[in-house]
Amino acid sequence: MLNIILFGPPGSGKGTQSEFLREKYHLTYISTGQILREEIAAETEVGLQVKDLISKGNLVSDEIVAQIIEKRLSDNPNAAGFLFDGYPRTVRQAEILDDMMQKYHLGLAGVLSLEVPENLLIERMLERGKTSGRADDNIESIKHRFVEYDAKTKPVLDFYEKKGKLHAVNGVGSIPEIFERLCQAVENVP
Ligand code: B4P
Repeated sequence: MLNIILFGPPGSGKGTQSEFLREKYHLTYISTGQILREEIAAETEVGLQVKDLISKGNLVSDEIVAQIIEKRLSDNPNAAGFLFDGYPRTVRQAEILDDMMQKYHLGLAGVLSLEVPENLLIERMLERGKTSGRADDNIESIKHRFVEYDAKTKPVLDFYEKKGKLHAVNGVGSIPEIFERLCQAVENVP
C-alpha cells in the first residue's frame, strides 16, 4: 500500500501534481483545501465556520481538518493507498495523522516536498486568481498565507526529516518535468 503526503508552500503545485499522481498510482485523494472549499460552496456548518478564515489566508483549526481526514480514512477501507494533499499543515496535525494511520494500520511511504521560490509562488497564485474565483488568491491573503506557512507549516518538515521520511523535490519547471521528478521520488522510497 502506497501512502504519500504531498507537501509544499501555498501555490507550489500540490493540487496540480496530485491529479497525475493519483491517476498513475491509483491513490485515493484527500485534499483538505479542496474539501473545505466544497464545504464552503455547499454552505454546510463547517463551511460557514471556515469561510472567513480561509478567505483571509488563515489556517483552519486542527480539530476540523482531523475530522475531515478521519472520515475519508474510515470511508475508504479498500483504498490501494492515500495521497494527502495539503495535510498535515501543523506539527499537531502531523501527530494526529500518525495516530490515525496507526489506528487504520496504514504505513507512510514518504513526504514529497515541492520546493519553489516565493516570488514564483506569488506569480502563480495571482495568475490563478484571474480565473479561479478563489477568495484567497489576492495579494493580501497570499502574503498572510506565507506568514502562516512560515510559522506553523514549515516546522512539519523537521518532524518528517527526523523520521527519515522527507524527500525534497524541485518544484520549478514545466508541469510534466516536475511530475517526472515526483515519480522518481515515489519509486525511490524504501
Ligand atoms: P490548498 O487548497 O491546499 O491550496 P494551495 O496551498 O494554495 O495550493 P496548491 O499547492 O495546491 O497549488 P496549485 O496546484 O493549485 O489550501 C487552501 C487553504 O485551505 C489554506 O490556505 C487553508 O486556509 C485551508 N487549509 C487547507 N488544508 C488545511 C489544513 N490541513 N489545515 C488548516 N487549513 C487548511 O498551483 C497553484 C497555481 O500554479 C495553479 O494556478 C497552477 O496552474 C499553477 N502551477 C502549478 N504548477 C505549475 C508549474 N510547474 N509552472 C507554472 N504554473 C504552475
